[in-house]
Amino acid sequence: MKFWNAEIECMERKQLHELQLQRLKQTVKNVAEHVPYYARKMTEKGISAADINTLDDLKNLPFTDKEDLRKTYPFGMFASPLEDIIRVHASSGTTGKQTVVGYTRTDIENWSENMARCLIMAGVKKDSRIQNCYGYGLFTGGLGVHYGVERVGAIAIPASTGNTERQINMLRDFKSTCICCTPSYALYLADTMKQMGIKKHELSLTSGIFGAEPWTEEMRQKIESQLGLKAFDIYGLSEIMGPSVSQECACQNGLHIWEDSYIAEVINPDTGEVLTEGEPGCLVITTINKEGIPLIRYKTGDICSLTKEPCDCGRTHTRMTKPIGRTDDMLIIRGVNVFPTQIESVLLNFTEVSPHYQIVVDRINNLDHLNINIELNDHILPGYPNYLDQLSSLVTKKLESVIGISAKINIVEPQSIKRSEGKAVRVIDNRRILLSKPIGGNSILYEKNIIRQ
Ligand code: DLL
Repeated sequence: MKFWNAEIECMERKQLHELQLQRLKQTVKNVAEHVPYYARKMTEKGISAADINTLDDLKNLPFTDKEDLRKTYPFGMFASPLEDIIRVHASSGTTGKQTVVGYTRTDIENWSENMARCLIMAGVKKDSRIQNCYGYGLFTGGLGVHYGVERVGAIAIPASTGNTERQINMLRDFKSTCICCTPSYALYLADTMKQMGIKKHELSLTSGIFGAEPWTEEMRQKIESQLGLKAFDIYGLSEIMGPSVSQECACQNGLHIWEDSYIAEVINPDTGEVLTEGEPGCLVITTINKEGIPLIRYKTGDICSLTKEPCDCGRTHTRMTKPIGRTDDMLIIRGVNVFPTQIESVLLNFTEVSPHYQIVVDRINNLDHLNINIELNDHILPGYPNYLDQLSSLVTKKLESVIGISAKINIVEPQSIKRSEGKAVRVIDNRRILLSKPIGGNSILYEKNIIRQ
């Protein structure tokens, strides 16, 4: 099967725009009538549902961000009565108060439909066996993928996270054909397989659906070669739905956003100005068929660009580039902006080091220091006395030429960097920064120790 829903996935763009406009109008009317918070925001902006006559009018609507969800915690942004909500999910709350989202039965149906499209796009068939190692629980990864697998009618193996050796035994014994997990966990599995003496040809994997964190092309190559499968990037966020907001097709050249459910824009994160196709900026999403918690112009914080260029796979839905990270993941080191994925791209070109790394930023005597811990690959035996010095100097030079700042490279023992079963913690930012935060009209200064998750 090439498509799950060819009619929608390959719909002419003109027809798709008509569908989007009709759904956008309904959504705006719905939130104006049922979410007092939105009604107030729209009044403040001087716009009403009747002012939405074209898709271009979207840009006049107010933005929504995580802070709005926090202010209305837990259920204040729900547009459906609580008796129609059949499930909630929540963010982990590692970067502040957790945010809660609610789903009606129709939302779960639509989510399963979109996830089914993603699975088929990754080559899943009715007789496939999908080992789902995303966490089941408040995190949307586990249940989101699970319902999609059931919709397709393939075999769901709800492995969830943890117990890595058992996961590998299951992969081998159940002959799982597709694995779903974070890309960092995929590499951890590959490492553990090596330690257990299990070769990739003993597994039956043909595809993997990896997401929930940023990952690079270099990382894709490692995963594909170490696990012997084709790796697909899946993107999503709990505020909008969960996994399946977008995913790569077999062309692996951008992630198709399901535009019958979402309208995507990219904005300049500083000015809010809508950017043109191809320009990178902050991804903003409006949900157009969501009932539980419809969101208007939600600032995801993820950096990517969009293209409407036709795709060789035949799907007409807009593609986003692989997100390079979040606006708040961007490190500013000695005035230079750096995304962890830029560092990853450089490190993974060195075959001597493993794809597990950690970035540590300190401020000493008012100067930022960038330290990067990288692991030597366990099959590398430092043959001559200066081997490690030479390697670290090569990596330092390459990094400096790409990111424009110097870093201290620490080559550490194989297997010594903590592995993660979910989203990897790549950055430890120990800088104690004086932040200015206005409270009640006054500006107060407080100290914050930023540890990025
Ligand atoms: O991570 C949903 C998900 C589960 C997506 C499983 C894919 C697979 P949250 O926990 O709400 O939801 O985190 C959402 O994770 O705003 C991005 O910053 C990041 N993220 C998700 N997918 C990708 C990806 C799930 N493919 C946040 N590439 C988002 C880069 C991603 N970042």
